[in-house]
Amino acid sequence: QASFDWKDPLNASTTFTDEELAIAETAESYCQERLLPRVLDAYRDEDYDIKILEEMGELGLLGAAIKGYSCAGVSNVASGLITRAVERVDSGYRSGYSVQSALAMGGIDQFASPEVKEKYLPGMAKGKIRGAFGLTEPNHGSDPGSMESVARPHPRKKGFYVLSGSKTWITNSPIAEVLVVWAKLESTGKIRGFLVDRSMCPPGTLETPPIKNKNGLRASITGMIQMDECPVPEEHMFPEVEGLKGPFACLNSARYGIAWGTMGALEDCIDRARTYALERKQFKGNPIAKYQLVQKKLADATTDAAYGILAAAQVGRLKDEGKAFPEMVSMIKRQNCDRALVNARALQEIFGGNAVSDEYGIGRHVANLFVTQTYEGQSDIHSLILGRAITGLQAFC
Ligand code: TGC
Ligand code: FAD
Repeated sequence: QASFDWKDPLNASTTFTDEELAIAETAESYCQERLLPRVLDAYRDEDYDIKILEEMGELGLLGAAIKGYSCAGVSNVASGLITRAVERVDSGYRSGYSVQSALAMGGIDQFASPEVKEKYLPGMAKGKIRGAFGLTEPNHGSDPGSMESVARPHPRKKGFYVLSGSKTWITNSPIAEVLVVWAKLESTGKIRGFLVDRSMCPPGTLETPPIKNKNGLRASITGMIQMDECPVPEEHMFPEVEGLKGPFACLNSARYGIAWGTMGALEDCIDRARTYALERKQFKGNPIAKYQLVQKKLADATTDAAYGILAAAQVGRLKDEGKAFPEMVSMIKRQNCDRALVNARALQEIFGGNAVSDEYGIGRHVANLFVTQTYEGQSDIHSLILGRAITGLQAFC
């Protein structure tokens, strides 16, 4: 790079390997050529095209950091670059992608038995089996440890459990064939993970109604998981892991992905705002990009995006070496989501009244970024995780 590049101000790309850059290019091309043309209608109609996961599967993008089971087995940095490419188009598309890859496939890869992995992961890697991840409940979001969903031995069928309870705000649940669900084993009161296979559930035992009329993330599909004595074979209970460390281990990967993804959304906001500011003229024919206050908004956002990418890449390298700690993930998830939202809101002002038109895309990113700051641990919750690590004192309750 011979001179300053506002699209990569700190030359982050020089820290990526050739393979990582090639993977990023494949993902960017797919996202710009195949996802971008769909997103405006998808967002307007609140319509998630279920073919998207299969298309991503054909390109080897799903569960890309998983080794084996027809997954690509790429580095965590490469997987972050894919996430950034997807969210550059829309956070909702990234949500569908992350839940499939990091939470559902990631959970199965980390905790299921070898037979269950063999049975489900290759189909999930191709996007032919769609997954969801159910942790949040109507009464327990930030505090999943208080969940009410329970699992008990099937009253009539040996070798099966039955699950009862409700999960809400679950990405992909209405379209998922497999659902990774966390519930308390009635006998011990301990949280366990279960792979619920929709095809094994008799009518009335599993319902996944969509949640409609969202004012953000409209290009993704969200729903509930309602279980009423829903049967699950014993071998579908994750054998080794018990307690909250199960779901949180999955969340470590998904939160890491969001830290990359939100930087993609912010970069798209910068690109759109810069283009608009150069074209829009006010006061004696000057482009508004000439005015200092507009330039400051672009400078702030570009700086935060550049810092955010380098921080995510550093945590990715540490993950690849097995040296990343959950608090590092909390730090980049919180910081990148917060800075993406604050900057996107400031950049939205550059569009004046046109910001209100969905054709300009900026309002969609702002509404989406509010959600990214809320799910997978709302930012204040990550402040408390960091505060606990810094002081040794627990502030949650
Ligand atoms: P706490 O005492 O902190 O921990 C309980 C046990 O879990 C272990 N643990 C972790 N293990 C691995 N990775 C982590 N990040 C971990 N964090 C905690 C911990 O060591 C302990 O293990 P053990 O062996 O001692 O039992 O639990 P707490 O109940 O005090 O937790 C508090 C808090 C606030 C940190 C936690 O509950 C929290 O993070 N809340 C946020 C909830 C959340 O993130 N929900 C996400 C739902 S999924 C989602 O939003 C998907 S959206 C996806 C999309 O569409 O893109
Ligand atoms: P609450 O826990 O009620 O929190 C409300 C507010 O209170 C927040 O600002 C929070 O920070 C604050 N607060 C709570 N406790 C404290 C405290 N001790 N100290 C200070 N402040 C506190 N979940 C899944 O399991 N799977 C999914 O796929 C999934 N997808 C989602 C998709 C969408 C579109 C949305 C909106 C949510 C999704 N979620 C999913 C749920 C998400 O993880 C929760 O919304 C999130 O964890 C927050 O929980 P809550 O909404 O119950 O808020």
